[in-house]
Amino acid sequence: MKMVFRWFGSNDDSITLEQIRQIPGMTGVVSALQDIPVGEVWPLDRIMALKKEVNVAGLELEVIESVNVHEDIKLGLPERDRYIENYKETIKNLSKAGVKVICYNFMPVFDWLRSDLAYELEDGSNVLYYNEEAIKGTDPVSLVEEYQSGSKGFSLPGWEPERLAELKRIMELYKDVDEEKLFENLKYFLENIIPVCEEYDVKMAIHPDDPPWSIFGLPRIITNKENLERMVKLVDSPYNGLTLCTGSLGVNPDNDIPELIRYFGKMGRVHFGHIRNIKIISPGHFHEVSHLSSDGSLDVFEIMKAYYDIGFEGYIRPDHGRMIWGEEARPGYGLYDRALGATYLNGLWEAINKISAK
Ligand SMILES: [Mn+2]
Repeated sequence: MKMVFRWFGSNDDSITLEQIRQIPGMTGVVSALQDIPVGEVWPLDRIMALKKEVNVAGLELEVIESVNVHEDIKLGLPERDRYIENYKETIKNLSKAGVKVICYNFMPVFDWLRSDLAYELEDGSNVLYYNEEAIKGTDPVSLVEEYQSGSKGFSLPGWEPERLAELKRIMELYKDVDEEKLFENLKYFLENIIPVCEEYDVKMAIHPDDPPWSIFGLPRIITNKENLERMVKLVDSPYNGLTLCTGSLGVNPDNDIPELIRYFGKMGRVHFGHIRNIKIISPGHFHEVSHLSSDGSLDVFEIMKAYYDIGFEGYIRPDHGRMIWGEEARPGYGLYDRALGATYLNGLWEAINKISAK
């Protein structure tokens, strides 16, 4: 297991590489070229510059999150072939810089979604919060406007301004795309890119939909065991794998996270683990919490134990944290609570390792 930390780059993150380097056990960052428009090729020189910056700080850059997939690919529009060719070039360039895993998602229009970006908990910290009723009472455009005013000046992943401008038009186009069609379009994408991944030794790791159910009538397919299985079989290659995000899948109590880690991990299809805890209040109603098992609905010990038992050698990062100690940062991505999360995960791992050796 290699512990890594998400970092949005020196121009778009309140956290420095030096700070990340000081978190015990941290081996690298997970980053991206946030400013490259979706669908365009990531230039090699820009990737190399990012790699150098990260390496100079004493950290590795072996995981990219995300190389976003152009909406035309998800919609299956004729222009998709051009964007797929660009995606292949980006894979090749990332490979040249030593990148091993690309995290991506196949969620129509929206990336992760919440109804409140700063819901206050009893201890005075604040967290991302989701209430299905609040989402139902709004529309996509007003939600996005609210997000932009609540993101403290940082751009939210998956909510790039150039995508938002087209929001209404794209929502319209999805009227013809159901779950079957979306699976078909994902298969087309993977059939084209996986041979390149095999040749260049870069593993694709799809991120589950967050939350794992349909929103605003849009189809969502990376949601449960059955669909994850269908996903990995679309192209039967170890390069077609998963980012197993405990918080995304875990808000549906039918998803048994340790079981999913063991099942897909033994298959060799889990390349990247996102670990965070969430508290389910009622169906369709949850908020995020610290990583500690007793604070939320997930058993983080059992999650680490599952990773340990399968002999996991991939990458793990603490996922969203609370905003604590007065920190002002991108919602979900403050330094302090994610650093505490990483330390907790490392502590669990050490304990499991030492007890298992006895
Ligand atoms: Mn995640």
